[in-house]
Amino acid sequence: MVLKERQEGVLILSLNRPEKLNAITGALLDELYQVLKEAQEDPGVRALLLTGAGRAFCAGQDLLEFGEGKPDYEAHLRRYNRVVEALAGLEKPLVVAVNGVAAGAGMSLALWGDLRLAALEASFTPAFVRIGLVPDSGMSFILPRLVGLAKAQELLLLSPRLSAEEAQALGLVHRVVPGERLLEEALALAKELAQGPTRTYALTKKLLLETYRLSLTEALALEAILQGEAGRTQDHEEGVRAFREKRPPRFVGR
Ligand code: T3D
Repeated sequence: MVLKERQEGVLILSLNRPEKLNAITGALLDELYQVLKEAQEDPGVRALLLTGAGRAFCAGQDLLEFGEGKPDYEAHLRRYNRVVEALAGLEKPLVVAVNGVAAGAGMSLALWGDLRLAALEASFTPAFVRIGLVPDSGMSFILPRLVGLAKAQELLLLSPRLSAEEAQALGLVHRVVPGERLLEEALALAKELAQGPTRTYALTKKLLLETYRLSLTEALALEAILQGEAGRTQDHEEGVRAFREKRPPRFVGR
């Protein structure tokens, strides 16, 4: 259900249930969690790329998974939540290539990418409210942070289907590219990130997530602590040496 491929320090992951628009099942979530955990621990993986197989990125929760009965969503969401925590806490850059529709939790997965590319023909829809559900998989957390509260209210209450260009105008997507060039561009970006100062990326990601809930004084203190850590990396030493020697740095990710 999750295809894996390695290229030059990049782990490429493809959600792979194309006949179901890559709708998410519990088994898919568990597999994705394992893959993310392994990627986190593998020093050879210095960037990740997430996309979908077939015409969709991901249609969200598989609405047929629970049959006719009343699902225990509270329990089921524990399987989602550890995936979301793994994505949010991933200490490596995550590029997301949204190749087609991203709905519900599929849209959430896309938004957890650090850099988000979309094909021209991609679309985004929160979808939750259309089936009488509240936003989950971190959508209520990440969406207002990306687009502001007013726009998040509109998107979550009305659930429109946004084109890739509309999503870009809102800041949900960084770049929109023709579908046939999407993977190539996303991979080039992921490879560039895989050559970068991995530890510094992790610390930067942490700052961007944490400072939202901190006062200015606390945010400044956290910056100082994490800068202390960045300052002790080999990559910082190499960055300054390369600057002095007027050459591009060769980062090793430590
Ligand atoms: O704890 C919990 O589990 C709760 C968590 C909830 C998280 C969520 O993600 S809630 C939101 C769930 N997702 C949705 O409500 C989206 C439902 N799908 C759609 O609205 C549309 O299919 C799309 C907008 C995604 C795409 O539309 P379109 O016109 O491009 O495709 P389609 O014809 O509607 O779908 C194609 C096939 O995929 C179709 O199957 P068929 O008829 O060819 O056999 C359709 O039923 C199937 N499909 C699409 N989405 C899902 C799905 N099958 C299962 N689950 C889906 N989510």
